[in-house]
Amino acid sequence: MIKTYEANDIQVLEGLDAVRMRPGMYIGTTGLRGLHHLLWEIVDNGIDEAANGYASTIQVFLHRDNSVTVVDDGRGIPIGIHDTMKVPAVQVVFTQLHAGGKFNTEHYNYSGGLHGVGASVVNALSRWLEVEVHINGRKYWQRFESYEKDGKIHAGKPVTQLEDRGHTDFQGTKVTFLPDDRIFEDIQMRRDIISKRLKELAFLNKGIKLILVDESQEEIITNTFYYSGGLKDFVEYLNEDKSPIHPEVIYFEGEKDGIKSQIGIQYTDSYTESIFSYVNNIPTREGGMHETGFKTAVTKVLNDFIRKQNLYKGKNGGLTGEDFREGMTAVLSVKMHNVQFEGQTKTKLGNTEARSALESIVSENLQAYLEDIDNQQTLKVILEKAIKAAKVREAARKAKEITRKKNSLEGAPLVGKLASCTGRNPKTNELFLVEGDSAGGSAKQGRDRQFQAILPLRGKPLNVEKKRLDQVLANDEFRTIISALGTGIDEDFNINNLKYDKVIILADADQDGAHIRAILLTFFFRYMKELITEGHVYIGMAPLYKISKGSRVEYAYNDAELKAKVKEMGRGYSVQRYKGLGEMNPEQLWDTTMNPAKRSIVRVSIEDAAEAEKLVTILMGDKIDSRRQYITTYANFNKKDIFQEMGM
Ligand code: TTJ
Repeated sequence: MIKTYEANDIQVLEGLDAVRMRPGMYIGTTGLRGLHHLLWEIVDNGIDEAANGYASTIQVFLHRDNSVTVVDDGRGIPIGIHDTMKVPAVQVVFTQLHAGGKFNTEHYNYSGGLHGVGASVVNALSRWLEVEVHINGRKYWQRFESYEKDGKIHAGKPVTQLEDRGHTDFQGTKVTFLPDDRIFEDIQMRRDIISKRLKELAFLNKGIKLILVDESQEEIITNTFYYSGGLKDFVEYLNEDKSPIHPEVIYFEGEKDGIKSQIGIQYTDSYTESIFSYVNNIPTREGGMHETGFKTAVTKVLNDFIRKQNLYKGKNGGLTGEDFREGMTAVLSVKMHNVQFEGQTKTKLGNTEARSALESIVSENLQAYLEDIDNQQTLKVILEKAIKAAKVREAARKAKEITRKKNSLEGAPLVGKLASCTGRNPKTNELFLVEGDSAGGSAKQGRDRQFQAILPLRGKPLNVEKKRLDQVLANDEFRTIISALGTGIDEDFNINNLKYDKVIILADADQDGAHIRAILLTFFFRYMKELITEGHVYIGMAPLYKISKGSRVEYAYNDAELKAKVKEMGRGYSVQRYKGLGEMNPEQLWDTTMNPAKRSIVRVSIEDAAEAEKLVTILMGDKIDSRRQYITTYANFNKKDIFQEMGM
């Protein structure tokens, strides 16, 4: 029953060779992202099989030789002879680029039987790949290899025919491959990246069990992800460190025009919205049509209700969408065909049919939810929160107007503590936000006043997480920062007015310092996000130790450096541990921390909005325990690490 495959070789191999010539076109990069993309292509096939109800468990194994295995317990890739290719279908799956050749890094094989899309790309970019299909009580096996011979590329070539290897009691598909080190910079997959994604997939696909077995290290580590509640569990997880204001996650699902949608919502006492959306299990970080439809429906249905019940009479009509999303944590998951991605990072859903589908699914379900007697208590707290948000928004608008007028009238008094620089070039000027008056004093004396401005911060700044914009604006410390930067804030923020290229936070290397840094970052994150995304915010790194021997003086920024320097100096040295920036005199501060030629500063970036939001919440929120745990973990931190950890 297994026929020859030579007839198809030429055409097939041409296709796969192209993948090796331009891997970027198929998997984006040949760095870590692209490497893991290989795994996701294979895992997706198992997820599809499970989403269609034919498989329940998907296992991923990381082996010592850097090869990876994916196993599902589905129906098994068909092994019958393919009509036109005249070889077993499973061989076609691994050697034939998807028809149309339009395959790219986006997944569009949403559960509809398009199995195997992308599997051939994985094969082409692997040194070798083996597939084992367990079907009808028998086990079938085939191996593929990529090699170069006489200067020619042979990508993903079958080196055996599909072999019958005897009896099996298992049903499913097992694929093992070794990423090709001639293609990828690094072929070692990372457990943390994989478990994060598998966890996400388990949330998005309720009832599917995803297991990661890392056999690559001394100790075998197994993680199992399974959520019977799906999106409900996802929302609960996102709210773990927040304080929900109603007990149950609100959950809707529905299908319209072939678009399947699931929505989970829960409000917390926080003042920000966190909406996470997905299309075919792919995160849509830039949002798009599904989010728009969702937001429109929520605003409209809740506003209608408020109007009919006469619950609030605002000045200009109803509440805004933002009022209804204050404190909202929501996850949307949409499954559909012919997905169009748009936006700067191609993570924005462009299909307009998704907007109308979500709008009608959410409207209908939310309307029914409102009418259900069991939901009245939840409804009450949600509407009260939205109405309060509207009132505060009005108050904040007034407060902002006052601030603006005040600023334009008085201007200078607000920036009284600021020691500005003499140079007037915003492209080279720097603003140091310094913890404490004494360090601030040293910084003022030690700086290069041509381009360095100093703003000392007294005590701990106001914790912005728990405050609204009007309260933030009423705080002198923050008003001073806002006026110094010149950009305005929130909706009024304009990066073109920024007076400094670098805003450098200088705080002590202790818990209070960490707290101050986190508060300042939260403030920028919430109200001046572009300042971070455009790369203007930095963390200054002051040394922890001074090592001297005779007239020779060295500084160490962490314990490892201290060890190394001490060793290098030999006998007769003395070590001083700085307890804070305030212990440094002006020259020392300039030498170690401020002089651009010598200092090391870390740029703050927002890597992953989800994790950043979560960590900011941990650090700032009122769940004291998780915050203490977090800060204690990093009590003796290396600053570089803490901010990478924070995703910032
Ligand atoms: C196709 O239609 C007939 C029944 O089997 C369907 C199928 O392809 N099932 C399938 C494919 N289950 N699992 C896979 C699969 C699993 C892995 C891990 C990797 C790949 C490439 C496919």
